[in-house]
Amino acid sequence: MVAGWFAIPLWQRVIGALILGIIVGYVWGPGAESIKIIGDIFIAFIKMLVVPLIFFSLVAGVASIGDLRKLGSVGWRALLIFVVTGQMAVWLGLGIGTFVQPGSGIDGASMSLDQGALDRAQSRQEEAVTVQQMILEIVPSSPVQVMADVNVLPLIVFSLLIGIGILMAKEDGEPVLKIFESGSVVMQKVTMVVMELTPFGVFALMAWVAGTLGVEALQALGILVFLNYLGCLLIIGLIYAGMIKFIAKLPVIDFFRGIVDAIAVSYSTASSNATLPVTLRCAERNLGISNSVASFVIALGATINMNGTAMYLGLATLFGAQAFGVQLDMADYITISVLGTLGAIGAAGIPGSGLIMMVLVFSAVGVPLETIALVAGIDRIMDMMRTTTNVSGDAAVATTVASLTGEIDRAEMISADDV
Ligand code: DAS
Repeated sequence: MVAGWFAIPLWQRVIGALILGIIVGYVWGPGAESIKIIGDIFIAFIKMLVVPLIFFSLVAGVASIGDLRKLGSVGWRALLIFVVTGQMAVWLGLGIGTFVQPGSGIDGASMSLDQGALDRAQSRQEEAVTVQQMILEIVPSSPVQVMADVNVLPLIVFSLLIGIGILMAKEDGEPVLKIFESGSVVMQKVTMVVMELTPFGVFALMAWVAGTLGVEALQALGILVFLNYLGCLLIIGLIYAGMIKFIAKLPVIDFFRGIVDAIAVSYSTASSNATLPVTLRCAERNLGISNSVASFVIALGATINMNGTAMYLGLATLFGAQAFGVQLDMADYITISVLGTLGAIGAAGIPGSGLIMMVLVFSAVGVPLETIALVAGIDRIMDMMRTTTNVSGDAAVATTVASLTGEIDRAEMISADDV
């Protein structure tokens, strides 16, 4: 039986659990609250991953910029496009979330939440934080304390500084870099183990949402899924297609035809890392990108270039803020845009990492972390589309940079009929 369970792909188990959870919650009604504990355990494991995942993966990510210098013109172009498109993606998510207000259909206050979370969100709005306080808060005066408190802003500052230190130490920093690189791989494995709990967590959370919050909440979640797909499709159809047409000056249709395999694999695995070999093959074989540019840009992109994730972090933060009545001002939007981009860099290319990065953005702007319980049940369906967006983005950036640096065989791309 156990073998039979694992023989079913995780995403199918998750979708099955989602449907079953909705039915059970609908039939059971408010009593379904009693199994929410299973979902809470799942969320607690996700929270467990936040600090080590951000710490190892950000430090390793920043330190890998050292290779960028070696690649000169390719490196800085790729990095610039990663950052600019990441920002565009978060602001797109914020724009869609502000315009459609997907979370307003949920009455967060009526949910049986930990009252402390709501109070914290409320009091955060009442206290006027001075600029001096804000700056002081992001200085990691005690790194261990920062980690113990899961205080993500100073943790990011600390991770960036360690990464920069490794870069400055050159050869002497290599042993430390190895620790972080291997730590990042280990954390990815741990995350995969935790993700095996997803079907149980999803079942319990969906039963709870359907049983206690009813049809309106399900509708709001349905709208969120729709907006996630819309945002991702806009990124692919406008930003990537625009980049290929106007900057790389290549035929858009041929580009997408060339990456069909990567699109299919990324959608079904929800993992940029797992798709990496396929993306590389598409880039070299179908798009005619030179091996050096393809392997460098796509491998780096799989770890730090995640525009689908960045867009979703913006959208989901607004969803939570609307559901729990948290007012956000322009300064909060800017914080979300910066952290959304950093969260996307820090997210590993594995299923569910976008969900983990929510903790980072939510806690910085006072959105209750209970929002994660609300959206965790539908995360997998959204993750599949986010990953396709992330992977298409890696291929689009590699194509653009290769075109700008003369590292692409245009004839091979345009004549790629055997995709
Ligand atoms: N699933 C991720 C990826 O591999 C990112 C995410 O969860 O958003 O790209």
